[in-house]
Amino acid sequence: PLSRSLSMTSLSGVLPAWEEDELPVEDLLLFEVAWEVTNKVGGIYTVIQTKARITTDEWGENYYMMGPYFEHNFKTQVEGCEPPNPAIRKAMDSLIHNGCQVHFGRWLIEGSPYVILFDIGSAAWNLDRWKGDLWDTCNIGLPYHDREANDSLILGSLIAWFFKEVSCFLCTIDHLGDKPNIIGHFHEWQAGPGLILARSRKIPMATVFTTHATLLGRYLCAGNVDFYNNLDKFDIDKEAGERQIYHRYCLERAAVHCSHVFTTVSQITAVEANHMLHRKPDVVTPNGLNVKKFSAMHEFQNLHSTNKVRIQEFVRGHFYGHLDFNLDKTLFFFIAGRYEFSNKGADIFLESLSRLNYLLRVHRNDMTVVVFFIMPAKTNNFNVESLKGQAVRKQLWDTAHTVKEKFGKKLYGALLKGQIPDMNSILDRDDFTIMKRAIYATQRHSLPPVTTHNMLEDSTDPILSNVRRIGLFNSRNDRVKIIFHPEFLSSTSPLLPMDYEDFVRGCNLGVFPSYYEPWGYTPGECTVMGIPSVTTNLSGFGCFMEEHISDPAAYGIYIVDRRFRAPEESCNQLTQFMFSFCQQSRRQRIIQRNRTERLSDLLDWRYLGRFYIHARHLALSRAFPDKFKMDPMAPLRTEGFRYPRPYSVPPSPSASLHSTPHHSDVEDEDDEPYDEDEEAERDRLNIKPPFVLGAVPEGKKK
Ligand code: G6P
Ligand code: 1S3
Repeated sequence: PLSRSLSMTSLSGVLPAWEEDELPVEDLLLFEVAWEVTNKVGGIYTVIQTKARITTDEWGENYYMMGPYFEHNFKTQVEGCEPPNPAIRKAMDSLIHNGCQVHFGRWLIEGSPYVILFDIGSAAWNLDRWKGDLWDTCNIGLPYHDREANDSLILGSLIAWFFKEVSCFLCTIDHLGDKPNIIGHFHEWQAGPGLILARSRKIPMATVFTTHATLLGRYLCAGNVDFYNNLDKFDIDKEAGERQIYHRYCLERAAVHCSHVFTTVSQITAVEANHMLHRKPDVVTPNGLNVKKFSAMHEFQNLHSTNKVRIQEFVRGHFYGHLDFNLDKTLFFFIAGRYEFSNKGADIFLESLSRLNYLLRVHRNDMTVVVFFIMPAKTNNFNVESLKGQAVRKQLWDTAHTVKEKFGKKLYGALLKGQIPDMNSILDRDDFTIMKRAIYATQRHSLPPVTTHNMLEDSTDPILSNVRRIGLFNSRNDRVKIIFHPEFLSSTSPLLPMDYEDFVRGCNLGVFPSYYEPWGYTPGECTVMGIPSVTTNLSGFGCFMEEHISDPAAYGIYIVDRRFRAPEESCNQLTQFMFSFCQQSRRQRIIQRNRTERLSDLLDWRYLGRFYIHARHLALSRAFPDKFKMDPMAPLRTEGFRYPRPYSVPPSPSASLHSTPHHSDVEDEDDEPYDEDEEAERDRLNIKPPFVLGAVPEGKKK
């Protein structure tokens, strides 16, 4: 059944081209199951949502996503419609006739995939019976108080039931033995029960299970242990029991071992999974993004510039009365994500900022760094001081505008009469009064606030406690200023009205020195927007970049070593990265952004989607070995491909600024975007040949 050959040409000419044997998707049905389908909780939503386009391009009407039904999500994100496939309609009817609600529609995202959403509440009356089934099947008992685990069992039971109905229907129409085969791809432990039950009921389908983090890994890291140096030493059953997640961990581990193919999002999580779940992943499926390409090559540079102006406006208001630093020589750094203080590396970031502040001061560097912490915490809305700052800025702006209007009219009137007006009298007493009033309003007796909101746990908040410890209070002498915005950004905010994407584009550097990060989308999002970022060799993304780029820092990917160094050394390294970044000229930053953006093809689903395709092939070949074959000697390989060091970087790193792009001119402040064409072309010529994908269909093997 594997017939045609799918040829994916290289996206940029830099990445290797790829040949894959195409699956006969018209004879297959692909279902992807996740708790976060149409339901944003964290990173898995981003995976599912951004990948939809390439999956629907490949699978068309034979691709379905499945997840929990929430009325608000359905009403705001899904266009309800009739399922076009009779097997799906029949299976849904069967559940509905038994009192369970199932909803169908198109998810209004790129690719418009079909979604099948199961109403957990409508089926909750079955919970006890399904708990019994789970116990009888695999001896996993769920405590009544764990709502999340119970909900995942209800979802899983509904999904296994649904698959049973679909496969029965397909059997009834299977006259010639050519019924479509089913592939079920399940994400994370919450989707695990569906897989476990489908397999234990021997439903004929190929299954893939992807873990985006292990339950135990996340818990152990948050508990301040030396996780990576003790991976092989943990008594995992005991650790899970002590943390009262033994039943969840059993669901996760059972799903991992029941699946035909087990995948995870990065090499580092593959090692972790091997120890925490006792199965080595068959395939690593790195996370991609839906990369937006502009027709004008340097449009992303222009977007940086316009969004930076918006951030500068906010900073003008926030620092009113203390705006004694030059905004043209101010860099914007940021960290963003779930508020896991040490897992996300906010601890070493703050420590490094204090050291950076010291270095900038003793070296009399004229740059100022404004650092944003965008991490949601418990608050009681914006604080007065921050709102006042923006009001003062607006008042100054309005005053300037009023005076300008009057000035303009008088000037125009004079010119009409053929006169040059008397500049000493063109502004009258009233003009001076309103200008003085506006200036007086900018006086303040306190320092610009560190946080933009009233924090509910101000005294114990880890960011604020550490700011107090290192003493970075936005005082005049500090070269590093801190703004903690404990809420995700929104374009409707009265304070900083920007959405996250625009904000990232306007910043100069994203800093994500995570300790526990199976993949980590934040630095990847920076990369595709052409914004340099800091990551670590404990994050999936950082390891992936380290593997595929010869000199990541030259491309604006700074990888802090948190694996083989003590925290103190990691701090110093991070400080050095940031200090070197501050020493670049504007032109060097522009060149570096061009290089960073050039890496975006590497993170595009059109490139990384191939690992999902490979996992599906493999699952089919294991579930239906008579029908689908793969060459075991030709596994998926990515090693061997590396982006070479950019042409314009000297062959051996110079002693001081190893990580900054080489720039032969003196530190000019040229505003023109650097034309990278020639450099890119030379890079291309250096590229080593492709890697190999190993699916060979039956009948195609020579
Ligand atoms: C873009 C724009 C330039 C601008 C620069 C600012 O490259 O095209 O006109 O000068 O951004 O860069 P900076 O690194 O100083 O924020
Ligand atoms: C997980 O979400 P998280 O932020 O809890 O899955 C993400 C998507 O695979 C991944 O990027 C992240 O590192 C994991 O931690």
